[in-house]
Amino acid sequence: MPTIKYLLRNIPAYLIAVLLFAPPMTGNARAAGWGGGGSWGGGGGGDPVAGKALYQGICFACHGTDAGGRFVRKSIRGVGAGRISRMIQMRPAMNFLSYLTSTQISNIAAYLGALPETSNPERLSGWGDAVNGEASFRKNCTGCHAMGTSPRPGPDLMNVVDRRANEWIQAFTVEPNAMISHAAFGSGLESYPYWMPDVNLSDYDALDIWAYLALKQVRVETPSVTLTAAEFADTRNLYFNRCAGCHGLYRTGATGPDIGEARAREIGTDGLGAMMRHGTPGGMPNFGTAGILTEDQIARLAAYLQLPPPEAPSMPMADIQASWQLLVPVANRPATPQTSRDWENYFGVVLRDDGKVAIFDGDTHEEVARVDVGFAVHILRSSSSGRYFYAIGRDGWVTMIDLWAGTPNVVARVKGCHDARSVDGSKFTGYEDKYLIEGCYWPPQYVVYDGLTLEPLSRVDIPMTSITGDILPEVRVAAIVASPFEPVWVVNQKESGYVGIVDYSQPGFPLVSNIATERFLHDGGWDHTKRYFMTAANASNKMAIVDVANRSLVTSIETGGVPHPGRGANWQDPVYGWVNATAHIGSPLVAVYGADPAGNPENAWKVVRNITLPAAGSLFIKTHPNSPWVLVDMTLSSTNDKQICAVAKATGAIDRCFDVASAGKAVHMEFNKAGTEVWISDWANTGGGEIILDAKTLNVITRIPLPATTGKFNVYNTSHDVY
Ligand code: DHE
Repeated sequence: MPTIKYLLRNIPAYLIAVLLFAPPMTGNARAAGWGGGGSWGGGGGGDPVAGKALYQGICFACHGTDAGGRFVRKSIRGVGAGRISRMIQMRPAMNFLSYLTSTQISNIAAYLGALPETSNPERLSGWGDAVNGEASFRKNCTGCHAMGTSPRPGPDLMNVVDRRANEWIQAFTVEPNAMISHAAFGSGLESYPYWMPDVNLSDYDALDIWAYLALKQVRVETPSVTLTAAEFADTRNLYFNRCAGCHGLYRTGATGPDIGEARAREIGTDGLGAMMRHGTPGGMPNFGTAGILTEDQIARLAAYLQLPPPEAPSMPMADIQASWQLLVPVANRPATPQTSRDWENYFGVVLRDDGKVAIFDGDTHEEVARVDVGFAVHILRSSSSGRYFYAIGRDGWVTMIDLWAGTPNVVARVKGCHDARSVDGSKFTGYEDKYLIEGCYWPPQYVVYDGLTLEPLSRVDIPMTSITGDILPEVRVAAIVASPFEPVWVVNQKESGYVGIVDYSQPGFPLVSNIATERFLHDGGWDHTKRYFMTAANASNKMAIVDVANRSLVTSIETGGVPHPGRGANWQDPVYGWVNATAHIGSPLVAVYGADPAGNPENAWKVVRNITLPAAGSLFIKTHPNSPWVLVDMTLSSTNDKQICAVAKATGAIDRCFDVASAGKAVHMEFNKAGTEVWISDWANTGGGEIILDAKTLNVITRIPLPATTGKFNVYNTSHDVY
C-alpha cells in the first residue's frame, strides 16, 4: 500500500487539489471518465456530455476548444451556471446566447466543471499587427467586404469595431460557420446574398485583421499589374479555360455573375484576387486555395478583367471541314457487336484533365478501353441506337467512339467550335444514328454532322437578340435534347433566353422556332413523357417549362438560388404523382415540382416539396425508375463536398446524407441499365475515382481508382433519356 507521504510526493499538485476540494462528480461526469470541478462553481448537476457538444459547437469560438482563453484571454474552466447566465445577460458579445435554456447552461457548466485546470494552450498573446492585418484583409476579405470603399456583398467593415466586441470580431473571422449557425450574427443576415464561409485563417491572422480594422482607415485600392503582350495572350487563354464557361467570353455573366470591365474595376484588384483565391458560397470555386491558379495568375487575371475583352475568333465552315478526320470509314466497322459483353450497360467515364474517356463494362466493372478525346472533356452523349458515344471537349472537338469494336475505338473527330459543352444525336424513328448536333459556346453557332462519319453538313448562326430585345455580344448554346416524337433537337440559348427548335428533317437543319423563356438558360432534361423540356434559367432562379409539341412556354417556376438539375430527375411521388426536381448551386435545396399535367393538373408545374439539404452547392440530381432513391450531390458545398444525399421517393424527405468521396469532391451520379447500381465520381487529381454503390442499400460495392473523373454515362440510360 502506498503511504500518504508517497502519494503527496508523486501525485501532481492539481490532482491533489481536485481530490481534496472538488465537489462530488455527477454520474455522467464519472461515466465520461472526467475528474474536475473548478474554482467558480461546477456544473450544478448538468450533463457534461450534452454540455461538451454545446460548448464545442459555439463557445469554443471565443473561449477556445480547451476553455483556456483564446480570444477572451481568460480561462473559464469551472465556471458555474449562474455566472454563465449573468455573462450572457451582461456582456453584449454574449447576448445572442440568451436563447440557451437553463438546462443547456447547466450542461455547459457541468462540462466546464469537469475540465482539468491545466495550462492554457489556446490563450493568445499580443494584440495583432495592423500592417499584417491590412495585407491579410486585402488578400482574404475584400471579395466580400468594403472598408469605406464601393459596396461589396457583405457588410462594410469601416466601423465594425464600434459595433462589435473585439473577441466577437476575432472569433467571427476564424469561425464564421459555427457563429452563424448559432445565431451570433443576430438579425439582418438574411439580407446578404450569401454568408461568410470559413477561409482558414489562423487565430493570429484574426488578431492582425482586427488591429487593421481598429484603425478605421478607408482602404486604398491596389493598382493592377501591367501586362506585357505575351502575358495578356496567356491570361486571355487562362480566362478562356477557367472563367469563360461561367462568366462568358465577353464577361457578361450567365451561371456566374457579370464581371465586365466596369464591374471588375468596381470590385478592384484586391477584391477580384480574394474571390479567385477563396471562391464564394454562391458557387465560384476556390481556384487559389485549391492550387488551380497561382498568385501570379490571380494578379494577371485581376488586371486582365479590368481591361476591355479582346475580340474572339470565328469558326467558319471551311475550318470545320478542314478539322474533320474520318479514322475508320463505315465500311470498315463491324456489322455486329464484336464482344460478348452487354455493351448497352457500358459506362463512359470522363477523365476530365487527362482529356480521355474510359469505357467500363457496367456488369463486371472492368475497364475495356481508354481513348483520347479533347481538352477538358465535358460530357458524353449516346447515339440513338447506343452504338456510338459522342464526347465533347471544351475545345470544341467532337470525338466518336464505336462500342461495337472488340475494343471500343475512336472512328471520327471534328471541331465545330472554339468552345463547346453540348452535343446530341438524332433520335426520331427513321433518323437513328443519322445526324449529330454540336452546340457552341463560341462562336454563337451550331453545327450539324453526319451521325456515322462526323462529316460537317451545316453551320447555323444563333440569333443575337435577347428575349428583352437587346442585341447581345455573346449567345452560347447550352443544353441540347433530342425528341423521340419529332425530327427535332431542342436547343438552349443561354444569354438570349430562347429555347430553339432545330428541324433536322429540313435541308440546312434550320432553327424553325425560337421560344422566349427566361435568362440565362443552362442545363435541363425531359419530363417522364418527353413532351416537356424543363430547363434551368439559373440567373433568374427559375425552371422554365417548354411544351415542345406546342412550341410554347408553359410557365416558369421560381425555385431557389441558381437551379442546376443536370438533366433532372423524374419519379412518382406518393402524394403528387409524377414530379421532376432540380438541385441548386446557391441554395441548400431540392425543389420538387409537379410534372403531370394530364394526371395531376392541380399540382402541375408548382413546387410541391422543398427539401432542405445540409448546404448549398449541388450540381446534379439523378434517379432511375428501379431505384427507391433520388440522389443529389453537393460538389460545391463549402462545408462538405464529399457527401451526397438520398431523398426517399416513398416519403419525399431526405433519408440520409453520407460521405462517398474520400480524396476529392463527390460529383454526378449515374445508374446502371438495370438501376441496381449507381456510380459516383470522387473528383480528385490523385486518389479519386469511381465509387459504385448498391442502388438499394447505398453501400459501397467497389471503388475504381481513376484520375480526375467527373461525368459518367451509361449507354442505355443516355440513349433512352432515363433519369
Ligand atoms: Fe457542365 C452538363 C455547362 C462546369 C460536368 N454542363 C452541362 C450542360 C451544360 C454545361 C450546358 C448541359 C449539356 C446538355 O445536356 O446538353 N458546365 C457547363 C458550364 O458552362 C460550366 C458551368 C463551366 C465550364 O467552364 O464548363 C460547367 N460541368 C462543369 C464542371 O465543372 C463539371 C462538374 C465537371 C467538368 O466537366 O469539368 C461539369 N456538366 C457536367 C456533367 C454534365 C454537364 C457531368 C452532364 C450531366 C448529365 O447527367 O447529363
